Amino acid sequence: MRRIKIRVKGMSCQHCVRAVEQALAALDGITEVQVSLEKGLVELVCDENRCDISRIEAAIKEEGYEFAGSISE
Ligand SMILES: [Cu+2]
Repeated sequence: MRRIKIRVKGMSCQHCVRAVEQALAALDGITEVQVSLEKGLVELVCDENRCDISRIEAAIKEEGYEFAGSISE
């Protein structure tokens, strides 16, 4: 499993947090999603073989938020 942190801009309330959480949790291979509104940070755990950053980025943009980079651990 791989842990990834993603900076997301544009989230302003718990509604945004839920929208991002649900969009990412629905992606194939992602097993855990945690969103920090205060930090503008999404932490997720995914299967390394099915983890695709471009898909994650697209899902965040589709919800109307800005993907501002990822930090892979
Ligand atoms: Cu909101």
